This record gives sequence, C-alpha cells and structure tokens, in this order.
Amino acid sequence: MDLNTEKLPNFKSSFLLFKRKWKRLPKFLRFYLIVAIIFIIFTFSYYVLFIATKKSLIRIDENVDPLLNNDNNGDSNQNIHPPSQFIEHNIMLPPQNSNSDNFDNTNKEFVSTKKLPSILLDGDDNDDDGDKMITNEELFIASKKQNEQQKLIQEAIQHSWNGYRKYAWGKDMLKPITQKGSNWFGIGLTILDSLDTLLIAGLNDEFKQGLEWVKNDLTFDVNENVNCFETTIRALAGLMSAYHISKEKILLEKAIDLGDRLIHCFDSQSKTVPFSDVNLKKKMAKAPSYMPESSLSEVSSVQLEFRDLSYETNDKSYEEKSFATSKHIHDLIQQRKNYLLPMYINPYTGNLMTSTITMGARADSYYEYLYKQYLQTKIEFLLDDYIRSIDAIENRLTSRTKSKLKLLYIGEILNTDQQSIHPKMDHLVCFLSGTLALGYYHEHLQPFYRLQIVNETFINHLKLAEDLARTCHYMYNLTETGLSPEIGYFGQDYQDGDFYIKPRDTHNLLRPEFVESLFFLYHITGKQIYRDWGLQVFNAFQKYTRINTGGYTTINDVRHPKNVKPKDKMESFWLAETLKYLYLLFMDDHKIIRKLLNNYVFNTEGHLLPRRV
Ligand code: DMJ
Repeated sequence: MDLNTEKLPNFKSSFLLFKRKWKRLPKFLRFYLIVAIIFIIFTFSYYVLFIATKKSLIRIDENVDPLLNNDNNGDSNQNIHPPSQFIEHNIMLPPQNSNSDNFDNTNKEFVSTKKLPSILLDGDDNDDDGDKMITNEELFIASKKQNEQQKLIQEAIQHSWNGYRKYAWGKDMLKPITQKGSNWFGIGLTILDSLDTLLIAGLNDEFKQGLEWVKNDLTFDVNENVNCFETTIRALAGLMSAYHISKEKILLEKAIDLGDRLIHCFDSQSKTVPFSDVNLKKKMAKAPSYMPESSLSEVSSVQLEFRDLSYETNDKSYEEKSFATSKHIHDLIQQRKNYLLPMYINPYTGNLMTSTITMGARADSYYEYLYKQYLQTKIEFLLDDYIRSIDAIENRLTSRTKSKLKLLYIGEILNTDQQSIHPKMDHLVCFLSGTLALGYYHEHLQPFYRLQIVNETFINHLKLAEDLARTCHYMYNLTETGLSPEIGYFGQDYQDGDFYIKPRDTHNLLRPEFVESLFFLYHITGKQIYRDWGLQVFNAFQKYTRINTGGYTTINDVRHPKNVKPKDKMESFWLAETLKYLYLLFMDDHKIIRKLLNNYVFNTEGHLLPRRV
C-alpha cells in the first residue's frame, strides 16, 4: 500500500491519480480527447451566447406592440420600422384554438410575436416519407372528410362550373347573367384554369368533363394575338398542374403544343425581354399597337411555367429562353443598385422605362417570382434579390395611416414625385402577405450543425405579412358589402379617415389575393383569425356575387349592398385561385397541406408545379 497517498487531501490525490492514468494513455488517444473537450466547450459557449440569449429576448419583446408603440407620431410619409423581433426557434407546438386570436382593431395579440405554432409542424404526423407528390386518389379521399366550410366551398365550385358548362362551355369566360360565354383568347380558358381546382376539391366527374373537352375540342391553332403572360400562367400552368396531379398524358401533350407556340414571345429584338403578345397560329410575337412597352410583372412571371415544361420534356430551351429575362433584370438591378423597379420595360432595347414603382398591377408578380423561382431552383441570386427588394419595399414604399388603427399600407412612387409615397394600394398588393409567409416558412430556420438558427430577416417578413393582411382585411371590412374595392387610398387626407375609395375603383373582380394570403398565413401560423376572415369573405361573395341560375359575377360597386351593379362576368381566376385557396384554407388534412407547401410551388394563378430541388 502506498501510505503517502493516503495522507494527501482528497482532490489532490484524485488529481495525481488522473495525471498518472493520463500519462499512461497512448499519445494519439490523448490528442483526440483534447480535441473532443475543446469542441464540447466551444459548442456549449455558442449555445449560451447566441441561442439562450435570443430566447431570453422573447420575453422582452412580447410586450411590445409595434403598431401602438412607435415613435413615428403618425407621419404617413415617414417610414416605419417595427422593432426587430425574436421568436423561439423551437416551434413544434400544437395548433392554437380560435379564441387565442380574438381580433380587435388594436389588438395586441394579433401583432405580438408570441410563439407561433404551425399546424405544419405539429408532432403527430410530421414525417414526409412515402410519396412526396399529391395524388388524385389522396385528394379524393380527403374530399370525403370535408368540414362544413369545405362543403360550402365545394358547392360554390360546382355552382360556378355548372353555370359555365351550361351557358359558356368552350368559351373563355362565363357571363352568368345574360347566360352566355365570352372569348378573350378563344382557348376555353375557364376549363384550363379550373382543372386542378376540380381535382383538389375531389370533383372527379367534373374533371372528366373538362378532360374530355381537352381531348376532343381544344386546339391552340387559333389565329389570335394572345397575351403571353396570361396564357402562360392560366392555360400552360393549368394544363401542367392538372397533369402533375392526374397523370393524364393528353394534358402534357397539349401543354407542349402550347409551350411551343408561347415560347415565340421571346423572339424580340432585345432577346431578353419578351413581347407582350403572340399569335398562336403564326407563332409571331409583337407589342400591341396601343402599348409598345412590356410590363415588368408579365415578362418576369412566366419562368416557373417554362422551367416546369423543360423538366417534363428534358428540353432545356424553354427554361433557357425564359430565364434569360430573369438574369437580364438581375443585371439591370446590379447596375442601378436599386431593388425597386419601374413597371414598364422595353422589349426592343431591354431597358427599364421611367414609370411608376408599385407593388400592384404591372409589377406585383415580379417580386413573387423572385422568391418562388428560388424555391423551384435554389439559384442564390434570386433569394438575394428577393430579400433586398423586400427591404427596399419596407424602406421606401411602406407607411401607416395616422389614426389609432395605424394601418400599414404599401403605396407607390410616381414619376412626377419621387420623394413621397403615393398612398394608393391595389387589392393585388394583398398577394404579398402570402409570399412573405411562404418565405418565412421555408427560410426562417437555418440549420447549423444540429442547431436551428433563427434568421431574423424572415421573422420580420412574417410580421410585415401579418400587418399587411390586417390592412387587406380592412379593405373588405370597411365596405358595406364586406367586399374589397379594386383599389384603396390610405392616409389622413381623406374624409373617411384611414381609407378612401375613389368612385372609379369601387369594383370587385372576384380576385384571389387576400384569400390566397390567408391560406398561407393560416397554415403557417396556425392562427384561427385567418380562417375567420376567409369565411367572412366567402360569405360576402355568396351574398353579393352569386347568380342563382349558375356562376358568380364581378360587381361594379362594393359600397352599395342594395345595388352592387353586377358586371356579368365570371373571371377564370375565380375558379383557378379564389375558390381553390378558400377550399385549401379550410383543409384539415395536415399531410396534404405539408406536401403542398414543401414539395410544390404555386404559380401566380394558383397552379401547382412540383419543386425539383
Ligand atoms: C391572376 O390572373 C393572377 O393572380 C395574376 O398574378 C394577377 N391577377 C389575377 C388575379 O387577380
């Protein structure tokens, strides 16, 4: 026995023992142990410094309501930047119930950044194994488990389809009051735009009626100048989306035929900026005589569709020709060092033209496709341009009304006055909430080793999305019919306070943008309020736009419930988007919703194109 050791104090003896044992270890083992210890210390410090610190900040920011506590004093021309917010990175929580989000005009709950649960991330069926693609059978089975709201919306889809079938079969659009059809391009637009909605709602018989028409009657050999953008987003994407779900080969064949005609839109002098119109029969593109320039949104929102066609046909030329436009616009941005672009671009020279900067008509889907193309391809410059554009929108185009409501709106910059924000917002702008929420869903957690790091940029995007959706809700809620006008004016100068409708803007075209955003916001945040708003909008459509004999009509005046002045037209996006997004807003099958958001990208007309990355 070693007596000396016994006399030593405990810690010293252990230390000497450890030292002796350590020296007996082989050199390489000692080296690896030291590396392992350093790694553990580094990881632990990282966690304490970054993750835990951020978590503790949540508690502070939960009490801050950026809508009510900003220093701006209501100057609508001054841009407002809500304080940066933090959110717990672990959001694997059960969905919230309705009462957690009781809406009130100045409600703190609504804008606070308390934990955002997502039904997409709930624990019970969170695995994506099995087929990632949605099948016809799956949708049909889900349609047999519809909730009450979905049943009503499915009925509205049938009512619209039946009216169209009865009075306008094969025409582009239904005129439900005079009970006839009208043509725009002469390619049965409503059928092509509706096919995937019918499949999603489990209406297989109706889908077969449309499919038979495509097989037997559809021809693109029409001697008509059609709008390249509208035909691509509605007809080409409608065919591709229905093909992806149903696997009916004829749909792909027709899509290829149409794609081969539409690709001639890119035969312009600039080669990079397409013309606005193309003659489908002659395959010749041109600018319409009344408008030599092309719209920013139109030239930059056809790439998802052509790329999808390239994927399916293994013919890269569709993608290459259309993506040349995106690359060209990216180069223009680099030269300008400005991420907000004017609404017109010249197809002869490829130059941007001095014109209004807006998030509404003629520009809107440019911003949408920056992100959605990134989702489809993972090409980095698209995400970079998207993030910088949203930043510029927040800094240069966003303002708030002066009243207590402090409604956030995204205005315009006019040519004639580039310093101030013109407080006009199209209903079209409401799409942005959905795109921002989608970006948040996919990007706000960034993996670092095994930790998920929160990216604050996207947390702020979600806040902007929710704030904008609140304003869009007002656009509906402040009218007597509960339907939004086409355009609203915001700000203190108007006699009605926050919101003013000019007489020429009082129409409602059955547009989808608000309910589209509600679909994304509801499923991504789990907040019941978004379903409540969706139901309000649906009920208002039922009350003021439904025609008993079949179909729904656009209206001229949302201000007068007693006389909404029907316009006698059912736009094809009513079935393609508005009713589809409403139906999906109320979809309780999380697996389907997860597949939709994870594995597809919705084009700007609500059609499903698979992600291939
Ligand atoms: C649709 O054709 C598309 O959503 C497009 O991007 C904008 N306009 C209509 C719907 O409002």
